[in-house]
Amino acid sequence: MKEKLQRIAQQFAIQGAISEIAPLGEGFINDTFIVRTGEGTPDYILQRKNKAIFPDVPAMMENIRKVTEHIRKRVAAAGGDPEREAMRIIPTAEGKYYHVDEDGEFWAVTVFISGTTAYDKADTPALARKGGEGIGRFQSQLSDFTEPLAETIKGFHNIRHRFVQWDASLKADAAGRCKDLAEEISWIESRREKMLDFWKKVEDGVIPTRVTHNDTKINNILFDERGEVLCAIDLDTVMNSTSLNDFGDAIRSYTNTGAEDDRDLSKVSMSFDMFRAYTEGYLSQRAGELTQVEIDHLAFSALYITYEQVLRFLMDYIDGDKYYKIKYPEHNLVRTHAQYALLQSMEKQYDAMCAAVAEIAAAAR
Ligand code: GN1
Ligand code: MG
Repeated sequence: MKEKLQRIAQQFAIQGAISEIAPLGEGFINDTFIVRTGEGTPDYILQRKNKAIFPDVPAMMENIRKVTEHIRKRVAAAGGDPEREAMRIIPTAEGKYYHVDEDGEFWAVTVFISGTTAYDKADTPALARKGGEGIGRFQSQLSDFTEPLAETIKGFHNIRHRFVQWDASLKADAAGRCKDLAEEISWIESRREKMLDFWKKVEDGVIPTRVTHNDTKINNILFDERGEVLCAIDLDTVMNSTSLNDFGDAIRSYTNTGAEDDRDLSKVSMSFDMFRAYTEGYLSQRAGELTQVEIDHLAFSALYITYEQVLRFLMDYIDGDKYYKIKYPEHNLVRTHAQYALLQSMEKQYDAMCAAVAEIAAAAR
């Protein structure tokens, strides 16, 4: 494996001699490695892209190329340092942004930005505020991006599409697990119409479509030594959708007082302080550009994305664990329960969330 990884890394135009290649992080989808080189040359991130999940890796890499080039220009124009505040993707010797190995697997390389940290959890409201600023800035940097983007995963945050998959999963019952899941299935069904009502507004253009990251959980943001956000990473799912996805998914991850897969549900809830702090940071960057309809739906987007995540974890459990990496057989069921506890906590606090958003938006405008 070591030699193979070396060989793959060497297909890319990296500087310096490789001294080590080691696994990095806990992604659920791709396999990620850090490629270390000697003094004076950068280290790199090498990723095997999951082709079962991303059917068109070349189109995905083209999205990433366009978006990172745009952000680099915006950072430079604002007097920032594109090498630290934006990602740089590295081409192969033939100038492609991916390499296909002898097994037909797709690989890509980016520069590792040194002196940075990614968190699995927001420990303080100050960090959540910075995270909100970071995603707000990311969306603003892309507000004048007009090139077409490929849909890397069909219907990714489109709940109408998710219900098509969900209905098919229940019907197939591939792992024979549905018989023990009546309660969990009812959690999904009882909220179906409400979620479709929200998505209808996106379909009808009442809620605008923008350029969005679509996977804004906290560990997809790089912070520097001073706790400032440098940039958003993991751009595999950059697409055109509602920017509410990015707010909702961040709230899902930043505000959770427990873990995404906590077995102890008494630890799981939405921290209102974290919610407020993230919202303040986010709206400090975005209040001027968002429409009133978007602002009015920010709080709901947190429920929407968390609900969708309950559905996706449960659906994968029903399918027999085909999508997310699991560490033990009932992992996806544990994740389902933990995300549902988070959803319920958000539902209890929903009125207060709406009031806080309105107040923060009014102050920021
Ligand atoms: C996946 O790849 P990663 O771990 O950043 C998933 C997200 C989920 C998340 C759950 C492409 O993100 O949508 O919200 O797991 N990414 C994809 O933690 O499905
Ligand atoms: Mg990630």
